[in-house]
Amino acid sequence: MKNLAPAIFPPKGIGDTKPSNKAVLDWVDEIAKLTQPENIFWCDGSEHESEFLIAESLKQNVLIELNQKRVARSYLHRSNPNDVARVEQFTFVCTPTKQEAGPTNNWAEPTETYAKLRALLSAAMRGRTMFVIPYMMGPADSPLTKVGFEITDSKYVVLSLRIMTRMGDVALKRLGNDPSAEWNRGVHSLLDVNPERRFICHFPRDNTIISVGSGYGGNVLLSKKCLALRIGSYLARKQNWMAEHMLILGVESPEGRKHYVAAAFPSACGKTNFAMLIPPAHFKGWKVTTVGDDIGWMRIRDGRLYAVNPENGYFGVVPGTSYKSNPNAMRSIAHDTIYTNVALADDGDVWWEGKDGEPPEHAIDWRGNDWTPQSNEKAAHPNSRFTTPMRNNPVLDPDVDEGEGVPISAIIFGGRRSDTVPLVYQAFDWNNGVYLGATMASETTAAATGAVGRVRRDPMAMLPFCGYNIGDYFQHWLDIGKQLTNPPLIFNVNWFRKGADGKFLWPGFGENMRVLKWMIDRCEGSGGALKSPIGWLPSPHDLDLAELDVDRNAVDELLGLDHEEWQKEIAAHKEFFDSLGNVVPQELQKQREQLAAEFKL
Ligand code: GTP
Ligand code: SPV
Ligand code: MN
Repeated sequence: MKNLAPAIFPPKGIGDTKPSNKAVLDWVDEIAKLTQPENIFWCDGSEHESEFLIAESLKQNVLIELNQKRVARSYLHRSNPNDVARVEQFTFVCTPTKQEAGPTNNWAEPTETYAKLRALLSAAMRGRTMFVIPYMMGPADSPLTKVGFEITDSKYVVLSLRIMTRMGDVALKRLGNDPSAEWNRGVHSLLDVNPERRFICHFPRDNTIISVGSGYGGNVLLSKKCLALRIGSYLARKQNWMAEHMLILGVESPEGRKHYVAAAFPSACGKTNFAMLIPPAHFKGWKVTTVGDDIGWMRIRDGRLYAVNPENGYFGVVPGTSYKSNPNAMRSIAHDTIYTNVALADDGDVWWEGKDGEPPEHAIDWRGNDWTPQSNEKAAHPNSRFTTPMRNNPVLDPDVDEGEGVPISAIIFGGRRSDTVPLVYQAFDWNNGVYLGATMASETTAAATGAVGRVRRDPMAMLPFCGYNIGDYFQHWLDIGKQLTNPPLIFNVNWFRKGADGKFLWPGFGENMRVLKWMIDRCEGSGGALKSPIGWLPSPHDLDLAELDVDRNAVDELLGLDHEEWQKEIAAHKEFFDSLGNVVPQELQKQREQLAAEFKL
């Protein structure tokens, strides 16, 4: 079976960085007794260790060598074809009561689930190596920063976490020796990579995650969706901060005025691209810098929200990435990158749909089969990904390691909507913005297994990631708002509206700067807007559309509200709230009723 490599025995000096915290050692002992590995490898994230693990991974076909002249120090990994995306149906929140997990999560009873997982993990690592990874989420000196440990039997996970997190000594230092310190316990085993034995289980009360049966991304890089969002959101509510599925970017005017904005778009809806945006030529002197591309942790300071990116790297969507759409991503992934499920060209370079240039005449597709441009199959899986250090990003924000975080001027929600939702509008105030986020919807993508292109409600882009009752989560947003004297403005964007011909009306990517600029103008009190029933809408002359090749009718359509479509939309809001049972805060119900009245519903 793919990925299930035998034990490795490192030379002296590698794999022996044992933590000193007794609580960690006891837990590792307990998991080792259960899983019975051949040996334990204590990771430290060093260059030395990484070289050794890459060499072993190449020998065992966990990684495939790429043409090092084209993509230096970069490798290809193929996950099992049955295991190429997050599995929401096998993801569980295990709280004592179902009520605590709420209507949007799969719930499982903790005691029974622990027992079931222990049975699956029993002797699961026999003949194999168990890796213990200490990692830290957030800058070393941030009050928001959290420590986690992931136990895994996958070298791919070790090498990926080394990119995605701050791994090793920094984490051990941050944790210290207090056995009662807060840290996350993560256990991962590939088992036999069988979808029938694939479970991603969260125990928020125990700060514990157990993931079995997968070797893919968000299912197994436990730092990311599992800790930084699901467990993170649970801790955030208890500790009065916010853990959100948001990119964070800095935008600086030619005069040197800088704002930071955070944006929540669902999976594969444009966060990485927006976070790395290059303004079009017309916006000479404007600069966009990246703080984070997927997750934002925010806290209140002096009545404002300040955000940090807990991650250290990007796990980004590959297809569609090109020098035309996202040059900064292309430069980031030109070296020191792990590619997952892209195609391998005969010259040892990587290939995917939407890459610059002509496709190769022959390649090996993501499944490992022969591929030519005439093939009916895609060369790269639609959810193929890159894992690359954020330090590779040419526009990395200089304050990315700032422990206090960056002040947030605007929060942006957005989804993939072919119709109904205009290019951009602004909520009337914080609570109205919470309503906007709570009712947002998006067409599903390949980031999770299941149907693609189906419109579903995805509140704050957190539907798959909120680790507790969604009603309490909405209330937490409202409560945070009450504590802000200088709250961010809240906006909604939609880059994905289509015309009658089925084509995108808006060019997107770098041109999204035009929308960002309007939002910044609004933050500074200078941008014009018209009051509409759903919020403040720019009219065409409020947006800087100079040197843009989009016809006037398309702009009108992009900024327009269709009464009938919105009647349907608001009916869908009601349906969604009703489907949640009676957990939705009164304030949001009130918002909905007001909106319904505007549309004579
Ligand atoms: P996750 O990593 O799953 O959270 O995704 P993400 O939100 O970071 O999305 P990403 O930026 O990787 O974009 C996903 C897909 O949408 C890619 O194929 C992009 O090329 C495409 N995309 C991103 N921005 C735009 C845009 O402005 N317009 C259009 N039409 N497509 C876009
Ligand atoms: C997402 O699906 O939102 C991702 C990719 O960022 S994964 O890490 O697999 O969740
Ligand atoms: Mn994401």
